[in-house]
Amino acid sequence: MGDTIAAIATPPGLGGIAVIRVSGPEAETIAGRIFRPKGAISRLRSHTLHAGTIVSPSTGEIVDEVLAVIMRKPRSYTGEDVLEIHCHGGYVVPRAVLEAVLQAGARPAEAGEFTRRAFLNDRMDLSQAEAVGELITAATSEGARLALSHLGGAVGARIAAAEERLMDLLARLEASLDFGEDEGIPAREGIADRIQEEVRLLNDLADTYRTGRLYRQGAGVVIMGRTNVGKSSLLNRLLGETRAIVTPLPGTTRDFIEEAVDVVGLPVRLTDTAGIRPTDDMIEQAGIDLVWERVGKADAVILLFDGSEPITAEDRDIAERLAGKKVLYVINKSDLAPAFAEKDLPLAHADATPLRVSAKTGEGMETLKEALYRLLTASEKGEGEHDGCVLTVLRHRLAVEKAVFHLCQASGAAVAGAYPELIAEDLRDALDALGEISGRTVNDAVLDRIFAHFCIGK
Ligand SMILES: Nc1nc2c(ncn2[C@@H]2O[C@H](COP(=O)(O)OP(=O)(O)OP(=O)(O)O)[C@@H](O)[C@H]2O)c(=O)[nH]1
Ligand SMILES: [Mg+2]
Repeated sequence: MGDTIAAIATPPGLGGIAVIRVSGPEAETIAGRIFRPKGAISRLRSHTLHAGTIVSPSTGEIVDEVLAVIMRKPRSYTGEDVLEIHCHGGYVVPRAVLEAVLQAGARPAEAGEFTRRAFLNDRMDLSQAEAVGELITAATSEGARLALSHLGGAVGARIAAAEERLMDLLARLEASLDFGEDEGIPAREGIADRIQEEVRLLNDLADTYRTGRLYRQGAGVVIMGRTNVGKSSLLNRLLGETRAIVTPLPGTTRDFIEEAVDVVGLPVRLTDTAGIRPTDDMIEQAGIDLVWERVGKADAVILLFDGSEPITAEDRDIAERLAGKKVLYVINKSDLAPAFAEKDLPLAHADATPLRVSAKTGEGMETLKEALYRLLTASEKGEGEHDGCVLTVLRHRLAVEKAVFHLCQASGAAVAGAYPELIAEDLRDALDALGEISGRTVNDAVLDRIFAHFCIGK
């Protein structure tokens, strides 16, 4: 640190404006060398925009007419003096302005270096710095919403609360050390319970990663069922276009057809598959074998039935083989007279509620999407809802799991009546693991890895 860095913070290409960002002790001096506002640079009010021109320090030529803002430390993104120049966009001008800034004394910033400085200057903790990267790369509105809550410190606050409670426990243990074994024993009572409670909370938090991953990376959902129930029709209907071939002949679909659909803000990769039936056709059989392989990897399955025909042995077989999966039971062709009641469906999950839809008329599609969303986001334990704090970064989940590991050791030691020193040691290890999330206990190599994924100018 200590030097002044600069980068174009906006994406390359045509655009109305581009922003050049400069941060470091020389920011204001650099402004003095290249920016010509109405008054003197030193008199410019911090955090306000000023019109002026940028001149090249080498040629003295005007490079662009701009708006510029100086944000004096510490109330800036990086915590340092920051200069931001809003110049015209395009391929030429932003580079020319950056060139002027570099000639005036800055060096090109590395990927994520502004945010790294913000972290090192305590403007944000590491989980918030990572949230900046998440927000930029979010692919769905839900992903962006989560990133924004992380940027606001949702994960940091949850971890800080756990750290505080553990610190308190640690202090008690250490006090018991000072007073000797005898007085220490009452302090140790209930310690295992309190550690176990912490383990439960942290395990719940680690579990939210599954949901978080869905928001970040999307979910894979397979539409399956026997032939002719309307799987391809359903895919087309959910897509809003004719993507898969539909015919009255059973065995129409042979290969997979995968398309992306937005399900209440979740990005879902929806796969239409070959209908399951006994067949002598080699190609069809190969398609059917692949269905099961695909089902194994899917986050959920839409099991489709034809509501206009009686349930068959195939329907039952398929349902039975899906026992371990998340299944949405859907009865298609609701526009025709029903041939069976919901209660007659073979459900591998007793508490599931089948839906009736019509791929032909579009009836029930919104309900289907909402049910699919609930199914995908419900956690394994079935609570379905999380209180807004969802882990989306794998590094955070691993750190939480590491803390849980050390806490389990601590509680085991407490139960076994171990010396308080030993329990305290495990608690400290757990605290160090949690500290990796806020960045309290990470080294430069870890920071390098995290910020390498950022773009230059962030
Ligand atoms: N009345 C009615 N007919 C439907 C509906 N959905 C599909 N069909 C008809 O059912 C037949 C089979 O539809 P597909 O979508 O090809 O069925 P599939 O499950 O993909 O069939 P395979 O690929 O052969 O396994 C076609 O004639 C569709 O027009 C519906 O909701 N109502
Ligand atoms: Mg089909």
